[in-house]
Amino acid sequence: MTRSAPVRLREAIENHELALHYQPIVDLRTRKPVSAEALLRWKNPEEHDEEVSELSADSEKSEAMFELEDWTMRTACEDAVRWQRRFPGVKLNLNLSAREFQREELIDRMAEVFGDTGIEPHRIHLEITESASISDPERASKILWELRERGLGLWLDDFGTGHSSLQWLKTFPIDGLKIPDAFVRDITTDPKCDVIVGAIMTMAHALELAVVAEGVETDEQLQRLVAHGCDLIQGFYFFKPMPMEEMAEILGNRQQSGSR
Ligand code: G
Ligand code: MN
Repeated sequence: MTRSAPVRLREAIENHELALHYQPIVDLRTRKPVSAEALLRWKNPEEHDEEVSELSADSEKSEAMFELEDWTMRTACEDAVRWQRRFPGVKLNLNLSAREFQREELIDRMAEVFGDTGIEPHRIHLEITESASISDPERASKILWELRERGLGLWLDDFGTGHSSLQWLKTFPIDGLKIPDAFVRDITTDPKCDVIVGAIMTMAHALELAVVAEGVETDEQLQRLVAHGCDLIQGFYFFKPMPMEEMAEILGNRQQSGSR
């Protein structure tokens, strides 16, 4: 019989089957990474390095999910402190799920992780999805302002694919947007995507928000994004997600050179 998702998840944490990989975000003006997003990987011994999303969807409400989220936040902050000692300018992009966002103890828990790891909150960009505010916008607003006061950067992930996106920009203290790969993927083949991306860029720049285009794979996509004024790029065109050691090596090389 197969074991339940929470049991498998706990085993995975205990057996060190989970790993965080990091995918750099590159500033086109310097061609250097300015941040790296922590992405969870499940190293299934039988299969390959697999994404954990399937497992996490199963155990949506379980305590084990909270343990996983705690592990992820703590590990990412520990890793970031290590690379930021050598590369202080390279921030950590940390995903916060809508479920995590609802947790009563979110702020206390984050403060504890920051205290234990020694990470400086202004070296973190929190990536939040639009759905985080649905159930209780007032509470969401309070938490976001509190996080902002503590110095964290707040970015909207997958902008334009959730709910009430523009309301977010009007109401909440947002520093940046991520344009989802769903728009970037078809930017050279679907004129609608090109218009949508252009409109997001124009609006974001007028609001003085940072904008990252996600999932950039080809030079043609990059050229369209450049034409729209996009300067922060994440995607296989530059880097795939990679273990932290590999990333540190790349950051070291980029200190000297600047080329792709
Ligand atoms: O939306 P979110 O930031 O959580 O998505 C990140 C996911 O997208 C990761 O799983 C990562 O491996 C994947 N990804 C990142 N860059 C690219 C890319 O250029 N192409 C494709 N197909 N997937 C990508
Ligand atoms: Mn993300």
